Amino acid sequence: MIEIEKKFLLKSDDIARLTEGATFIKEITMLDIYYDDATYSLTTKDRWLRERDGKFELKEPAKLEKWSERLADQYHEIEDEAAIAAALKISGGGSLRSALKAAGYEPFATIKTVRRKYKNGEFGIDIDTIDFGYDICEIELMIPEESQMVSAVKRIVAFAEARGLRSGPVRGKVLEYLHRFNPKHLEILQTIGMAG
Ligand code: V4E
Repeated sequence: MIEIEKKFLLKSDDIARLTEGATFIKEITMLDIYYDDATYSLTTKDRWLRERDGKFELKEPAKLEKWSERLADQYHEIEDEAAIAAALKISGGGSLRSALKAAGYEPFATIKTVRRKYKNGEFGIDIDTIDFGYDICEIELMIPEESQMVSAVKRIVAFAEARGLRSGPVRGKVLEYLHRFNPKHLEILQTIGMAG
């Protein structure tokens, strides 16, 4: 199965409409620390290395596409530390943390999120409240094969618009963090077409 997800920006009165008739699943708090090197060799390739609540994860695009050409986000996640070291081509002899440091990877963003998860029929809804004052949601659908991607995106947009959300480009939490706190890094990603 392939997960198709789309982000939407939330205003304060959107949440009630979005969650009406949905089943609340759970609330979690996540602390994410994102890593890159001095030349941004990961994020410029749309690779996102983070430590979520102390556990490393590497998100890589299913295929490298310019941001403007994307229909929806589609990433693979690698969670095994040895596999992350291999994907980054760094020596995994000691701990991943020490191998990252030796290879010049340093934290560039620390983001705390409260996520409320809901389900409405086949749609998953994640509502994220981020510590620096930013609210977004992700609406998700699982599809069996890529040929259904266009129709899945259309169904997600129709679901969101029926609840008063506006579709259009949305900066995810990391890009919003860069916009606010490290615009130079965001500008580099925008220049090469990796961010809107
Ligand atoms: C993939 C990506 C980034 C990494 C963070 O991904 P995101 O889905 O925003 O985080 P989160 O916390 O919701 O992850 P989950 O819990 O679902 O695993 S930061 C930027 N990107 C790529 C990207 C991009 N270049 N442009 C836009 C508009 N969105 C995402």
